[in-house]
Amino acid sequence: MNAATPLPVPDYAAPPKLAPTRLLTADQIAFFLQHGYLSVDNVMPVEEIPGVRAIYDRLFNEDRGRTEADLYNLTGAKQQGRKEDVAQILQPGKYAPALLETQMVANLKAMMKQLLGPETRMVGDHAINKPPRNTAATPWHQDEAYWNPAKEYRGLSIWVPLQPATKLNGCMYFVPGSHHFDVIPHRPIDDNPLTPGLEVEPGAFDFGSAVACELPAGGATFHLERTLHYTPVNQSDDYRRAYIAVGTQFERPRKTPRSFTWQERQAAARAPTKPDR
Ligand SMILES: O=C(O)CCC(=O)C(=O)O
Repeated sequence: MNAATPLPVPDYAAPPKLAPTRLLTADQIAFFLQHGYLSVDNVMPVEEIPGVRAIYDRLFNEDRGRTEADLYNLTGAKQQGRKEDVAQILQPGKYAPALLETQMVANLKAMMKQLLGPETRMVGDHAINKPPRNTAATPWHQDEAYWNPAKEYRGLSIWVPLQPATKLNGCMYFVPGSHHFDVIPHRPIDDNPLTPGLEVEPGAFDFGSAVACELPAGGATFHLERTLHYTPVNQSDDYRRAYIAVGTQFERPRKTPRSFTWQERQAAARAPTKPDR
């Protein structure tokens, strides 16, 4: 297969070959359903962390030539030859199928079923890598603002840091209870439609009740499709690596249509311009 041939999307929903070695408690499940987020100190064997980290780092460095088509600068327009402020790879499992065979993913698949029901399936993954001393936060947003506005969803993301996650290097913050809101107005980050990332419209929400979730490596936060969340800039001297598994209990066509103007602006900005006559 040559470099230009797109790789097939892996079967994210495939039942794991490994049995889960960690499960959530009834109290953790109840907390998640009440507050729309959850923080857990340990979702994978610590011995597995170095191997997962090695795969992760290869995807952003030595393997860049292969991952380029799915590698974005989340918080700014991508510029040839310039390192990303916040680098994101969509579907890293496509480039490193070994990730999907890990005990980590087997555990996350079991936990998503515990939280949303046995019909819940893993549907994708991504990886967000903040370089040392980067200058960009991942601004406040709801994940559903990125998704197809013609559909309704019940979905969650599980965010696994591969080194300790702290307020200093960019741990997750959540607004408890915000999963009960509708999708609130968003815009492309910095109002630049060439930026793939989104942010809540400035002034549309008061984030004063947000909570920070610091974690050891191999812990995880869990959040629903409408839970407001954010991570600050990485002020540390190391990369802040996070692997994110996404699952849905259902996704189906909405009865009442809606449009996400922020997505339309991004699509228009990406469209090739007509040559002058
Ligand atoms: O890692 C980050 O900076 C943001 C993660 C995030 O927004 C998510 O997992 O939905």
